[in-house]
Amino acid sequence: MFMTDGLYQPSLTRQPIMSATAMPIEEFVKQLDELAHRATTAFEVATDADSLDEARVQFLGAKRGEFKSLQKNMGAVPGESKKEAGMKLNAVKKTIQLAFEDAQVRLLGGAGEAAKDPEFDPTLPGHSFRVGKLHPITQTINELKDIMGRLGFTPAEGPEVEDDHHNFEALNIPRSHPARDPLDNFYLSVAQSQNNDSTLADNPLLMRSQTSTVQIRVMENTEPPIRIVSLGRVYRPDETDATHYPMFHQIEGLMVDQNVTLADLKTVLHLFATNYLGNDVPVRIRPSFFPFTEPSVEADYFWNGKWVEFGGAGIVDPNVLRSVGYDPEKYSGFAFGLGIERLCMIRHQITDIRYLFTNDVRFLRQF
Ligand code: FA5
Repeated sequence: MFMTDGLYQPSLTRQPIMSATAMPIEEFVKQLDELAHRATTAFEVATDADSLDEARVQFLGAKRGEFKSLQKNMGAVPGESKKEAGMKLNAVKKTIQLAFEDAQVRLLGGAGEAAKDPEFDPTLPGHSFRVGKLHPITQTINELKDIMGRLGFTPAEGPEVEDDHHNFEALNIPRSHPARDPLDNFYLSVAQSQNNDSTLADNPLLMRSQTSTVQIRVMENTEPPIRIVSLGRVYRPDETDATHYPMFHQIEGLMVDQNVTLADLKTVLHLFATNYLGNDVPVRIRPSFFPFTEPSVEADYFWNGKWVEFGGAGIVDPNVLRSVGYDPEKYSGFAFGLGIERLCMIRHQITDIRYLFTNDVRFLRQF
């Protein structure tokens, strides 16, 4: 800047830009401190909702509130102090805001806007939220997995779209066996016709009809000792009635080690039934036939005064052990396969399996 004959002329060298009414940072800070003091005092001494609201408008009002006005002075603070001024401004805003919120809690019980409404009745019940639940079959699966886990059986999984080898061949179910009949299985004809691979003709795909397939998949990839449990969906073109459905769930157990016997199987089934149904649930086994177990048994448990079918079980057939490369002279094992819907129905006294799959929430909500 220089003067010529009393005439003010701006210098042509660059000066820091400062408004005509520049405000030193010290002044700005002083004004902010003073505002913070007056605002917090006003909120502290407010005695009711009205006086609190008056103070809110005076200090925090969006258009003409004192904080808003003071904020405009930021423009007058020199450039090099802007950062410090901005930080101070934010800190003071926070202090005032907190003082207001404290007063709100003190005077309005923390209910905020709603408490100022004369119609608002805090004693009325609130809006209840509908909490979703797991499907009863999923709940049963989780519980069964838990029980078997405590007995040392690790969960294992297998695909629902299976091949002939795992669903039949490796399970010692020969080509001529009626269990392979297309009328008793959901074969995937589309997948076969679209794929000219000749291996598919020998090893067609189908929706697995039993979880015993997982026995093979696990044994193919693991050396004994084995203790696994597999729970999942299986598919059969069964006529639907109160106890049958074309899609249902099974729990498969498999234990392979040295010297495993039917006594081990019975002990595990007894512990399983006792844990699932409570009290001491007697279990019995009856002779039966499955191509992949020898001897094979049907297992029943005694519940509510009668024997109820548990499912199929037995000692793993030596042919099955051989098909996965185990030495049947060295290892033996037991396996069982139970229907999960039937277990769930017994436990909850559900009289028709179809209730589980019609998805009526009035039914499902009860579990
Ligand atoms: C089997 O599926 C054998 N894989 C079980 C097995 C495993 C035997 C390991 C030996 C060793 P089964 O076809 O009996 O067995 O079926 C087992 C259980 O599934 C039955 O006891 C029944 O509870 C249930 N189940 C069978 N068909 C249906 C159906 N259509 N709807 C609902 N549950 C069914």
